[in-house]
Amino acid sequence: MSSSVLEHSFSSRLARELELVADKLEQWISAEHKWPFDPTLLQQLQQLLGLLKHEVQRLKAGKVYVVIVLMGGTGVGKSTLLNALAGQPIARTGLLRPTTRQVLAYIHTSLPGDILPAQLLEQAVRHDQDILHNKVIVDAPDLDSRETENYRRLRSILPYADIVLYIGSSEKYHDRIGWELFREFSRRKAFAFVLNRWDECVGREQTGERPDLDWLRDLEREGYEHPLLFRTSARYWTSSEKLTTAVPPPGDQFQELRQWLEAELGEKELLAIREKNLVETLRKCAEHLEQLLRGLTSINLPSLEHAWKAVLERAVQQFIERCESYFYQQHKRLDDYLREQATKQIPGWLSSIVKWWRGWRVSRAAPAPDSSIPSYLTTHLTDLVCDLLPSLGDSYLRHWGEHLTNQLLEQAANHGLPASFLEESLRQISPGDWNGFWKEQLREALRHAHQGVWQGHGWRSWLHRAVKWMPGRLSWLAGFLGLSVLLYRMFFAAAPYNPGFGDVLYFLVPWFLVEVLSYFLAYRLSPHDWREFTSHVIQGLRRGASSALWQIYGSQLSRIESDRNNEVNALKQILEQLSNVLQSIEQRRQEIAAIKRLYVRQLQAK
Ligand SMILES: Nc1nc2c(ncn2[C@@H]2O[C@H](COP(=O)(O)OP(=O)(O)OP(=O)(O)O)[C@@H](O)[C@H]2O)c(=O)[nH]1
Ligand SMILES: [Mg+2]
Repeated sequence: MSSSVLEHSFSSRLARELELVADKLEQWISAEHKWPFDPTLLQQLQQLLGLLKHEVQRLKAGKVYVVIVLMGGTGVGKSTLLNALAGQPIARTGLLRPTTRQVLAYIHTSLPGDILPAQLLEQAVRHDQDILHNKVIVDAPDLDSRETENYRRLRSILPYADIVLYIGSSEKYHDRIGWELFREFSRRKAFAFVLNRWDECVGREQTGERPDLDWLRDLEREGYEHPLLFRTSARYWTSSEKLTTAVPPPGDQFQELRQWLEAELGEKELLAIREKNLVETLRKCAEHLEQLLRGLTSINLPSLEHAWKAVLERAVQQFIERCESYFYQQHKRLDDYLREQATKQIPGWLSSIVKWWRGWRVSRAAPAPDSSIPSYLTTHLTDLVCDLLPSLGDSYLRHWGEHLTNQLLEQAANHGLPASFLEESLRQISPGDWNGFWKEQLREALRHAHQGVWQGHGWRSWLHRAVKWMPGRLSWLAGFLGLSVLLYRMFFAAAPYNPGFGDVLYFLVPWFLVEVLSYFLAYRLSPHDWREFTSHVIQGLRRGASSALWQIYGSQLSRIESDRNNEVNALKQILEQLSNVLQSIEQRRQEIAAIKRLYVRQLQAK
């Protein structure tokens, strides 16, 4: 009594723990996953979840019973065997192949039907054979006929089986499909074997090898130490002649099979089988979850970040190469513009003459048919540089953007992230208007070049700033200094001085020389070299475009990382709960083993 109370309390605790795991797993499976998990693994987990939920229901119901599925090829006598066990013709048998097309469950009246999954209840026959009160025997459709639906039905109920009775006949016991199915489930299910139609083998011992011994050998090779195999002649046990003749074919073990089912498979054994199956289901679950976890953690995001940065740099470099060739083509315009700018910044009369001269020369060199068209001297530098984009052509930037996205996807795929996972989001965040993007980058680069060139630092810039001040100012000072020398000679020198017309040179020579000298010095020091200018533009473009592109695409990596971390945490939590349940079962096993040892010692002491 006390033992059953303990058993009950353990079962309800196990049910609670298992329910928690099942709920958590269900929540996780039904949540929307952005991460590209292997759909086959998810489907398998979904199936295992169904089994866990079924086990929770069974534990909660407090009923100890097992589901025994009769599995085998068509015509081996599965339905006949069920009829023999039931002692009445409940399942249709016949010569027509296949005969059974629906699942038929033979259930004791004491078992509530709602604790069984719907797949097992396509057809149900209730009975009151008390010796089979805790065993649901299921006649399944065959596994090898042309009716593929039969195979599908069998597969759908096999996960709910606690014991599989693999039935063969002298001709059919090691077929490929049956053997594959057996291999797939043999780690998770208890298996016993029945060689039916044994009467057909009797008397043929001389003609060939005995199929039962051959099958036993195959099973031993498969890892079974002492496989449980029964030879039966089910048809004999269903016919009425058994009552009269009462001589079954020699070697028939139908009664042993019955005995095993009815007496040897007691409550303790059933619990042990269920527990073993549950442990295997939980382990399988954990295996799948760990596989998903490995998939998540195997993706090296820092390395993907590195690869993406390299892709972006290459893409920027490609664009820059086009810029360089455009600047080279346009270097005359740039040169003129920069010289013009340099001259504009220098004050003084000489600078004004040079400006006028340049303007005059240009208007003569290219007499504009329409004077409203600005010459390249009046062109704004930004327009000049941004003219690059139309010169590249419409399709260039579109292809450039496409190529960039494809390269990023390729790198992601190389790092284990399937293209389908990122494709949509990458295309969404990619600037559709690459023209606008590059225009903005070019403007920024110009601003950078402007700062670098005209407001730069270093000795040359300082000197330039100092000298730039001189023309138009220092020349006047020099002129007046010359004039003051003349005045000194006129009024303070001891020798009398007669002023003449040539004395005007006292003013003009220093004024002119200083103006010319300071102008040329200021001009030479001014940054008017197109190469220097474009190198500043390109430097700014490289830096600005790389960081702007990284801002766009790098955000995807942060999103991937946070998605991954969420998934990793969720999976770890489920795995932890799973291992808690496994631990509880193991602990319980050890407790029972410890108690058993204690009793043996007491008996020995007596
Ligand atoms: N000789 C002999 N025939 C048997 C035995 N058991 C079944 N049969 C016959 O084999 C044929 C097929 O039997 P079923 O029970 O319908 O076989 P099944 O495995 O259920 O076949 P499916 O429903 O098609 O999967 C029937 O004609 C049975 O009478 C047996 O022990 N000995
Ligand atoms: Mg059948």
